[in-house]
Amino acid sequence: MTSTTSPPAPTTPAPARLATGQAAGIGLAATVLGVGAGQLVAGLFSPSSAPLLAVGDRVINLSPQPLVEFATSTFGTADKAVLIAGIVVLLVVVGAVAGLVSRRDERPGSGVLAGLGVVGVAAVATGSSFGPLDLLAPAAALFSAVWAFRRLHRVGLRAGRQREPAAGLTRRRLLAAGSAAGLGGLLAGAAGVGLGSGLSATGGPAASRDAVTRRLATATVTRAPALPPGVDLPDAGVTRFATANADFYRIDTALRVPSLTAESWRLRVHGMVARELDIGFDDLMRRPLVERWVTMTCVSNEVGGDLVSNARFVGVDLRELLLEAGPLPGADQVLSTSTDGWTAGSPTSVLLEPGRGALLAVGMNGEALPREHGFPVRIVVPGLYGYVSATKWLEQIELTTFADRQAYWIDQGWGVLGPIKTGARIDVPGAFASVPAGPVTIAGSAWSQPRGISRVEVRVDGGPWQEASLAATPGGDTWRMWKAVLDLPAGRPTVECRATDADGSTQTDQRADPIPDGATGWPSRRFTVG
Ligand SMILES: Nc1nc2c(c(=O)[nH]1)N[C@H]1C(S)=C(S)[C@@H](COP(=O)(O)O)O[C@H]1N2
Ligand SMILES: [Mo]
Repeated sequence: MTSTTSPPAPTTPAPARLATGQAAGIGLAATVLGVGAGQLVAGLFSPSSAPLLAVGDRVINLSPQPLVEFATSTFGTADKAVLIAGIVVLLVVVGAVAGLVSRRDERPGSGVLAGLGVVGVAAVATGSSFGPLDLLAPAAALFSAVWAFRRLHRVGLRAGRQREPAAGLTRRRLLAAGSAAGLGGLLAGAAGVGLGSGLSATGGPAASRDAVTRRLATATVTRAPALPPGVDLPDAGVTRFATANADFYRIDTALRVPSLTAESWRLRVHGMVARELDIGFDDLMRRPLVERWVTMTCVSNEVGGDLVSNARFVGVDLRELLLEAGPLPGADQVLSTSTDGWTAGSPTSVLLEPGRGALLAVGMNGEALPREHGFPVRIVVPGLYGYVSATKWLEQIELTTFADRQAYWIDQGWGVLGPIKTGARIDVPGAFASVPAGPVTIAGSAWSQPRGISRVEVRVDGGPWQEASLAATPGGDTWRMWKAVLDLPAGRPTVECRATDADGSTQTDQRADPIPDGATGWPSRRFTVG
């Protein structure tokens, strides 16, 4: 019985398609949900397994040196925030694209999202502190993103097949479900970040650090000699001799600060040694503790830059520890490794110099090491740039050779040895300052660890060099403040300075970039007098 008046019902309806906005929207919503879910599960189980941050870590590790250099010099300490922001922007784009390539069939988009998830899994799995539990977070991210995408896609297609007003209703349902996924992802992400930092702020590391600070307060420490009077210049705007922990420059490749406790810390000294050592924090605290003022310097510091700071470190003499292990002949490199896999290689001969004062530091300015500065234990070597010596979150010391092993920055083109070059900085007048004509104070700092500074000179507009007066200093391992008062007429003078070390070598005027072994050149400052 067929009717001739009504058209035959179509057996295959016209293939439904998502509108462009819908497609991009559901791709984005599913991505946000996935990232948020990953963050939440990481916050609950293992803060270091958040896929977003793990991907950031991989990007840093795999980046060519010029890129890292560019990032640090352009964004300074905000470089990590900029990196994460960049990854988020990329995720937004890929999420939207996942939707756009799936306007009919959900499979291409699911594939793109699964691919993103696999990148997250791979990033977490190749992290240096990886454990099986860490797979939960990236897996949660992968599955929730694909699951949400498929569900939203189905609802979207249904709307395409329906007639009004049913289609309108379904479209509103899609909007609601998509927004819920996106919003849910943001909330889950925020909760995960909160939980993760809560975990590390309350339990483990924070409590452990407080305990170490208390222990150090009562420990027997061979104190550094009292500072001579006058290490600081009273002039406003001049850097203080002692840098507070909060102001101490920070340079590392760690997107998140390793969460360590003193209680579970262990150090292995191994490789080309007569006796392997395996010591815990208590063993370290039972050794003689010494206090030393050391000015640390980063090889990336530009002329006039602020990647140089000075603190009072407390720790164990590294030379003694190495001698106990007994370096074998030929072991010319001490390769130190952090818990996050970063490495530095120092010349064994430098660490074994009797007067060098290399430290396994546990305290900084009267507290345990701040977490960002290497809690619970780091190396500090007067006279060596940080990248060849100052390993934070120390875990291993291996005696080896420079021929056999390359430390983190070395295969990226940085020099192997890394002795600190004599440097100086003008602090006042500030850049673009305007000062009244007459006596003008020019002041700043200079350093040449471990030799020390014997002289600083200044000159105006290429004129004759004039001697600056030097502040007091406890020795050659720290920087030294200086100042000169010059009679300047109105104008726009350029002032330069140059420092001379205790051996009588004066800084070269030849400008060199930080790479490969430290910047050179005289700092200069132009300002207005009038
Ligand atoms: N684990 C680890 N230690 C590290 C680094 C790093 O990236 N990872 N950077 C080094 C560099 S390049 C410098 S200059 C100093 C800086 O130490 P600070 O951040 O305490 O000032 O740490 C060194 N120790
Ligand atoms: Mo550095």
